[in-house]
Amino acid sequence: MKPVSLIQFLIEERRAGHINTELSLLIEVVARACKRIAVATGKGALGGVLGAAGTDNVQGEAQKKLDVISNEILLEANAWGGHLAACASEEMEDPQPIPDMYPKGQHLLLFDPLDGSSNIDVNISVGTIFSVLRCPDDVTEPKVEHFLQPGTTQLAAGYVVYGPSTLLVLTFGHGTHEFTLDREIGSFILSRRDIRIPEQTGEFAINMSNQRHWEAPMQRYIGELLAGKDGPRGRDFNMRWVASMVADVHRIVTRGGVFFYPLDAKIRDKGGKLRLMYEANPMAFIVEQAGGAASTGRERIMELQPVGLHQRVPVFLGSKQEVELAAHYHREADGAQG
Ligand code: AFP
Repeated sequence: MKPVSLIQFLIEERRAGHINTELSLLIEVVARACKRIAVATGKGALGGVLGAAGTDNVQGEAQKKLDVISNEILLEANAWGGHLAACASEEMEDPQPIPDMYPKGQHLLLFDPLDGSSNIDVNISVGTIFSVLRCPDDVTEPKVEHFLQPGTTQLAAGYVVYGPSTLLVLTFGHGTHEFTLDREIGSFILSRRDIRIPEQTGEFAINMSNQRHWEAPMQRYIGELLAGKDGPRGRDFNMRWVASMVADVHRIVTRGGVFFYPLDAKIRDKGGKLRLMYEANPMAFIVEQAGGAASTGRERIMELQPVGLHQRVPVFLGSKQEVELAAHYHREADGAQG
């Protein structure tokens, strides 16, 4: 079969009526920016990109040089094409308007420019996550409130993994598709169409060091997985934790599994660890489009009404049966309490 490039795929999606020309351009621009991030990431120490930037982001987290570089690459690439009304980044407190000298488009872009940044200096996969919303029709100067749309309204979501290969995984709400960067020709080529996550799995991903801080239903669910053959599940489960959400989710999108970043006593006041707008919503869209499920343990992630640009939420996502069982334990415990 002849290879299908990202550009060809986007043209086909346009012809199928799934996207308009502006959204197609937006994805091309984001993909091009991510190729530049892949190059910067790949240079490592030789490019002077490792280590701390010496600044903190809006979340109060120490920024790495590559966080700052990736954010700048995405902002710069998306400023002038006329496809955006504004963008918002995990690294910046407020939305970034489009400079007055450029035309404006109808889309809002949200991104986590470099997810898993604690892994940069140790040469483990990192990634970029993005989500696309429509700017309300009558709005010319988008403010925070215009970004606060539930995940169900996303027009597109994707992530890029900078690993042994650079991969782009993308959805427009018509399946989830994977593209691999052909480094020799510089193009993303379709490598898997209509990815399906198996409903059942024998593999889970969670940061076990937080176990003692979890809520009782999470303790119960993971306890049963760890008990393996001798426990109520009657079979053994394997565990993986990369600490780059992009890499952990990509493993699930490739061979199944379930990912958790639950609420725990340390992060209860913040509402969770992962960001709804930059991480949870786009990943939920991608996973649901691949036949998986995504929940906070209490609600479907994509149905949450956002209350803040940098809001954090608990995240359970991946193989449907496991997400549903863990959520069932949470609902049961809530019911018993009250
Ligand atoms: P950073 O990109 O801020 O380092 O965070 C990565 C992340 O948000 C997500 O990609 C990981 O799943 C999670 O944090 C890792 O958290 P732990 O530090 O608890 O392992």
